[in-house]
Amino acid sequence: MASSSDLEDPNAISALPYSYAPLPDGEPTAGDQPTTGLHPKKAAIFFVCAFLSVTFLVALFAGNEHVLPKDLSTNAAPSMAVTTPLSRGVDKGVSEKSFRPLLGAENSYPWSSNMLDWQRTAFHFQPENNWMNDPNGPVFYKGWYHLFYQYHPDAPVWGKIVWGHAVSKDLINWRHLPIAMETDQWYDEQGVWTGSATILPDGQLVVLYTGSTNESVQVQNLAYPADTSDPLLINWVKYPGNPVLVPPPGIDNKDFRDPTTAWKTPEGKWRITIGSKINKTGISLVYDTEDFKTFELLDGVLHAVPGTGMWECVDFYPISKQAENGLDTSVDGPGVKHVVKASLDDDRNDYYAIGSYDAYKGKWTPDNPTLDVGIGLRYDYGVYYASKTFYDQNKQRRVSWSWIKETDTEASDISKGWASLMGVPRTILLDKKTQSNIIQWPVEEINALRTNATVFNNLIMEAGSLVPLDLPAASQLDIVAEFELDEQTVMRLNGAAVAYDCAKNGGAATRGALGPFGFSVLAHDGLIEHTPVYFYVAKGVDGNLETFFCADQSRSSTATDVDKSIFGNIVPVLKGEKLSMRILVDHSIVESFAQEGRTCITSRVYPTKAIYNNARLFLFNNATAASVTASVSVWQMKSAEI
Ligand code: DQQ
Repeated sequence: MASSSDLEDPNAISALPYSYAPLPDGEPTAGDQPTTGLHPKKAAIFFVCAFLSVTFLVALFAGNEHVLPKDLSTNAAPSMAVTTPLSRGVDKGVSEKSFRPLLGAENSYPWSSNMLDWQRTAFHFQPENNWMNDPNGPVFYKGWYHLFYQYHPDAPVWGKIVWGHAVSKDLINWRHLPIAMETDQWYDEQGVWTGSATILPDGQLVVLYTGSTNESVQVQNLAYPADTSDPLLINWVKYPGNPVLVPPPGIDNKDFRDPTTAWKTPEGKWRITIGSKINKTGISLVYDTEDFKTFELLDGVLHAVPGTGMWECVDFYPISKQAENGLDTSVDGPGVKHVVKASLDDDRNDYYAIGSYDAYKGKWTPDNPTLDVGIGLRYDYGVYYASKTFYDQNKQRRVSWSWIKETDTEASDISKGWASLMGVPRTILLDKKTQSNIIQWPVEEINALRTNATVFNNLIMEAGSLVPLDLPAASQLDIVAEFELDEQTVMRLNGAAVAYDCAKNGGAATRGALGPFGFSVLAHDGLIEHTPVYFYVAKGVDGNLETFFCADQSRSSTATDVDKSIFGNIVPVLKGEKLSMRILVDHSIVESFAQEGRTCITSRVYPTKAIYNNARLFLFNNATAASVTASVSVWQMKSAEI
C-alpha cells in the first residue's frame, strides 16, 4: 500500500505500484453497511460518516468474489448445462446473433418474472416484443424521424428477418408501425437484411437493402415508398427488376451485404459502398449509379485492412474540421474529413477511423495507419454493434443508431419475450480539440426526460471512500459529473512503467495511487451487486498522466448465467481539462461517456437484487493515495413513450 514516504522519496519508484491485489475476501459486517444516503441538506454530517475505511471499501469491492463465474468473464465455455449450441446467423451467412459465450446455455439462475420485468427499459427504443438487431434506413422525412430495424416477428431470437418500423417527432418518443418489408420475394426469402435510405434532390426516398435469396445468396435490392405523400411511409414497393446487384466475381455469395446511404460523385452520379472480405482482408466495394437500378463497380476498393475479416454494416460519412454541425453525406471539400466505420463480423465490435477521401478515385486513406479501421478506435468499448448514421437535415447534425444485444442466455430472452435494444441515438462530431477522434453524445432531446435534479458540489472524496447518494430511485438516471484529482499528490507521486488495461487488471477492486474513482450504479446496499463506472489514472515514468475509462460488470449480478466482462479503454485528457463523465442508467442498460464522448462504454447488466427500490447509486474513490473532488448532478429520467 502507498505510504506518504513512498510519495515523497524520489527514488522509490518501484515501491509504489499502481495497483496491488485486493485484501483477502471478507463479507461486509452489519456495521459496515452504508445506511445513510447523502441528502444535500445533511451533507456536512454525512461527510464525516461517509468516508469509510480502505479496508471496508476493498472488502466491499472484492469481498463477493465467489459469485464471479470465471468461465463467463473469459470467453471459455460456460460451466452450466449445455444443450445443443444453436448458432444463429453464422450458417445463414451473417455474424453470430446469439451471445456466443452463453451459446446453448440453459438458465442456471432461478430468474423470477419480477426480475425479468425490471430489465425492460424506459427510454431506449425497442419493439413491443420479440427479436431486434441492426438499425436500418434511419431518415428524417416530412417531419418524422423513421427508424427501420432488423426484426424477427416470431420469436425473441434471430431468425427470418423483416424490417420493423417506428416513427418519432423527437427521436425519443416512438410510435410503432406495421412491418415495412416482409420476406415475400425469392431475392429476400431468407431475410430482408440491413440497408440504408437516401433522400434524392427532389425529396423522394430510395432504399437499398441486402436480401438473402432462396439460395442464401446475398444480393442488393431497391425499394421505395408506395405513396411519397405519406409522411409515415407505411407502404413500400420492391423494384420489380430486383436484385439490382449480385456478388461480383471473386466475392463469396455470403460476403456481400449492407449497402450504405448514397452520396454524390464529382461527376454527379450516386456512389455507395458495400462491405465484404477477401480471405482475411476486410474490404469495402464501391459502386456508382445514376438510377439505383444499374450500377458500375469501381476498380479497387474504398479501403481494405488485412486481418480484419468480413466488414458488416460499413458506414462512410463526412465530418467538419471546424463547424459544430453535422454534414450531409455528399458534402466534401477542404474543411472536411471522412469517417469509415466497419462492424467486424469476427469480433462483433464497431471500429472507425478518420481519414481523407479521394472522390475522383473512390478511395479513402486513414490519417493514422496505425489506427486503421478494425485495428484502432472503437465507437464504444462495451456492447455496441451494427451502428448506422444518418444526416438529420432537420437539425443539421449527424446522428448514429446502434444495436445493443443481450448478454444473458437465450432461455432468459425467451422468458422475457424480447431481446435487444437500440442505444440512445448519439450526435457525432469531429473532436475539434484533438482532431484525431470523434465525439459521441446523446441527442439533446433526451434531456427533456430529466426531472428531479439532485446536485452535489465539490465533494471531497478521500482515498478509499464510498458515498451513497440519497436519491428517490436509481433505475432511470442521467448522471453528469466532474472530478479533480488532488494536484499535490499527483505532483509528488513517482511515475511507473505500468501498462493498465481495464479488462485485464481486475476491475474496480484493483487499487492504484490515482484510481479507480467514479460511480457504482445499480448497486445493492451492501454492494453484493453493483456496476462501477470509473476513471483510473496512471502516472508514467515521463511524469505524464494516462487516463482510462472503464465499466466493471464483474459484480453486476449474483446470477451466474449473464456476462460479467470488464470493459474500457484509454481516454484522451488535454491539459487544463477536468475529468468528466456522463452515465445514462436505464434498467438493464448503462451507457457511459467520458470527456464529453471521446470514449464511450455501453454495458448490459442483469442484477437480481439491485432492482426496483433496491437499486442505489454510490460515489467511490478506491485510489490509495489521492483524494478526488467531485461535482455531481443526477436527474431522474422519465419514461419515454415507446
Ligand atoms: N445483420 C444483418 C446483416 C448484417 C448483420 C442480418 C449485422 O445484413 O450484416 O440480420 O448484424
